[in-house]
Amino acid sequence: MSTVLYEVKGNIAILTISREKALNALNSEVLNDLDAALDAVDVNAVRALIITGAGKKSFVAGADIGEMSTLTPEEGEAFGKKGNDVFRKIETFPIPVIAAVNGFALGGGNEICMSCDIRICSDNAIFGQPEAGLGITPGFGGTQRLARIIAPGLAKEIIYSTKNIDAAKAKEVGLVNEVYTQDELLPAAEKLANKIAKNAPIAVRACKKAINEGLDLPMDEAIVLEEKLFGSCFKTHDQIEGMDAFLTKRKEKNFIN
Ligand code: CO8
Repeated sequence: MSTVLYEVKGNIAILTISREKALNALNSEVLNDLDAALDAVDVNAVRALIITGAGKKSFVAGADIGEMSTLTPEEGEAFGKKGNDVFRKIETFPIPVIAAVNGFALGGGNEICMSCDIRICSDNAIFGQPEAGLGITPGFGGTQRLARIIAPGLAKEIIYSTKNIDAAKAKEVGLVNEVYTQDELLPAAEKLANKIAKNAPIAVRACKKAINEGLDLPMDEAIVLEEKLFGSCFKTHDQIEGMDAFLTKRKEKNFIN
């Protein structure tokens, strides 16, 4: 049975990492299942994806420490690559991905949520990178993404000292956009996903590409990227439909992928 559950609700979908006895820790099986689940998402029908963890205690409590404990340097590098490949797939996924962080997001848990476009969390969420206390560095992108998302000095403090931060602090520093009660979290994630899904899929995908790829470019090249993506929207069904709806004062819009 897969350790990742997949549910489609209209034109949004939810991936739930489900290894609750180990607080949804990421072993090779979970990473393989996650990879396969992402491949199975029909991005022509689904317009926004939510990733969450099973239960109310933990989103993902990190990579599986038992599995990692006996790795050789070569195996460690290969395990890091396995996680990085899956997380990069999430980051570059054609449609927006929302992390609904329902508890511990430690190590690989914080790293997977940082690969998502948008992070929201429950009020019991705890974020951190405990790796230095285990004798390793973060290995699924933590040293790179945390210092890009929050202030580099704070990222360094969290990584070097292994101090965790709570939901309120995560919101204060911009690691998450909003904090909800545990019961409100998933409905809020679905509401946000549905709001995204109502907009033109072609435009939303182009916005994701423009923001993500543009962040890695000098501004002169980044705005050229935007010009190209902006231009590519014209004469699409969605552009014609969206502008016609405005000009004819029509509320309902029939966007397609
Ligand atoms: N790996 C394996 N098992 C875990 C993990 C984990 N990361 N986290 C929790 N579990 C298991 C526990 O062993 C326990 O199992 P059992 O019931 O069989 O003893 C079960 O989940 C419940 O956990 P606890 O009893 O510890 O629950 P508590 O509520 O007391 O504590 C904590 C919850 C604070 C989350 C605690 O479990 C904890 O500290 N977990 C480890 C957190 C951690 O250090 N995560 C980072 C791991 S390193 C990492 O993610 C590196 C990523 C990059 C890897 C690159 C590889 C090259």
